[in-house]
Amino acid sequence: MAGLLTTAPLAAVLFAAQRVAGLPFLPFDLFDWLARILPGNLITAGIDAIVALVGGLNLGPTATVAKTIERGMALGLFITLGVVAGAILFVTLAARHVKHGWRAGLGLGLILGVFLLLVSAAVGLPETATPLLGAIWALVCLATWGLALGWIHDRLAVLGESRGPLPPPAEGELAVSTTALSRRQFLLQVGGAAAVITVSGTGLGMLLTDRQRTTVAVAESLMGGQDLPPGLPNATDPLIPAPGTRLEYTPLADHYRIDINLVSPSVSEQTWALTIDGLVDHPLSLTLDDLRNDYDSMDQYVTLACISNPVGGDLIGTTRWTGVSLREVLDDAGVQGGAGYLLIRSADGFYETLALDLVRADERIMLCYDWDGQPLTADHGFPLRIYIPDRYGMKQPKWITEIHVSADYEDGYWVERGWDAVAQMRTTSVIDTVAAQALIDDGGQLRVPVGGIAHAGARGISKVEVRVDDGEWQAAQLRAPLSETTWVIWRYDWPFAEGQHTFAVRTYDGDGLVQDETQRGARPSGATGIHSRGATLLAPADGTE
Ligand SMILES: Nc1nc2c(c(=O)[nH]1)N[C@H]1C(S)=C(S)[C@@H](COP(=O)(O)O)O[C@H]1N2
Ligand SMILES: [Mo]
Repeated sequence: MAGLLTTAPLAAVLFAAQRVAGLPFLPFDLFDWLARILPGNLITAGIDAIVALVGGLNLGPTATVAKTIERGMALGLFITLGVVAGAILFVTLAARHVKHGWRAGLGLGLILGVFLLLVSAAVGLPETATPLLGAIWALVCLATWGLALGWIHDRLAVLGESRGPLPPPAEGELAVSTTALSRRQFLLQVGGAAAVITVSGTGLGMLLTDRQRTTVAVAESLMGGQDLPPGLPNATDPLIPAPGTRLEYTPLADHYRIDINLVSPSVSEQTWALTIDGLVDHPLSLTLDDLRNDYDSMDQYVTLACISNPVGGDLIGTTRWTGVSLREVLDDAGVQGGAGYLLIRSADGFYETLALDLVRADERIMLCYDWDGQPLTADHGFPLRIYIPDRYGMKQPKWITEIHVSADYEDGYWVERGWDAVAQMRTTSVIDTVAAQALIDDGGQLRVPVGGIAHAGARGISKVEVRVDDGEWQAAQLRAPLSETTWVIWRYDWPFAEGQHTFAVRTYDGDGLVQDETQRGARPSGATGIHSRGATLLAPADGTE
């Protein structure tokens, strides 16, 4: 109880300070650290479970809800740690018959403080506050926490002594009520104080948290067809997406976010530079301005997907990426003979390896600083990330700090944890909508617009087919994509028939290869299988066509 009453306010105060002054939020650091050191298959099983839970229960956008769940787990873990530490303190003090526990409490707080500081340093996320300030703050907070724990212990011990039946009132004396607190009253008072600190700390922190209107934005983006930014390269394509199809160009606020951090690293443009070293003639240190000014910029429409995305999942999005061709930058550094791989390292400790042959063969591989015409946001990798066509997100580091040119291959972060080393994007197709409310009258024949996306990495899409119930596969219409690597919007107007129906979709890549129809989960190389969707169609009431 004492552990809970001290650790909850501690978490709230740390949270408020993180929001106000960019001081480290130790509960998240602890969780992030565990996520990095625990065995990869355990972590991956955890991620799979969360993705399945969020999708299965329809809890909302997977990436956003999953982060919320993980943050809850982090808080729960931190508070459990505090409760267990408190219990150990109390038991030890009782076993040794120590009356004054504050010294031991202070000691415990400092030990935990140092441990959490080491954890925070091991995760090494850049914080806004200086490391020294962060360290002092963490130690002061944990020391205060330990002192409070010790103080509660000591008070409870004293109150415990004065407990027990009062001596009966002497003859002629009034029964006086004792003024001493009972343990229960004391704990209630401490609980009240703890609640006040917890609620006000959390409230203050939340006031300073940017409200993300993600859920609203997702709802809006499903209107279909409307709200696309002007000037898209396929603006003149006559095919109008079926109502309810996702937006072809994902609003930035809706783009999924997946990474190993509960809070995105905040990299400062002032101190950041991209280091290119290893087997190069001229090691480089490039600022963001250098990258923007000294190289030709290029724009590409890109569909990015997470390898954890289930068939039909929402961990996929399309936006315009701007940056510089990696090849050009490497030419400036002068890659030496014998070099074979680029070891890319990020501010959050993430890393991946890219074969030089691939870079030489594909000028589309780029170091990218803008999304949708804006500098990358902190969540999406500010100041620099890489784009590699045809690869899942796990191969494409955000928050890049260093490119080390090496002779030898090394496994990347998720490859070490059991995921596919190549991570080539799978061919996949999804039904976004069976628009039963948007029947069209096609010369007397009622039709139901059905639509969605198809994607095959950089291989393009040549055909999409829809099957209803046990019928034949029927060709859908395709909209010209934003680029050769983005998803393709398809539409099929199905001749209406009343009743319950199952709609299925499959697609063929640019080489005419049909997608893998075997139902297979995301691990280790991306989910496969046919996406289908059931719908009950009622005959329209008279006169409402
Ligand atoms: N530094 C860093 N880069 C990273 C990751 C990460 O955890 N750290 N996650 C990768 C994964 S698994 C995916 S799917 C994409 C997601 O990019 P997004 O969050 O911008 O959509 O980032 C990739 N790049
Ligand atoms: Mo991912």
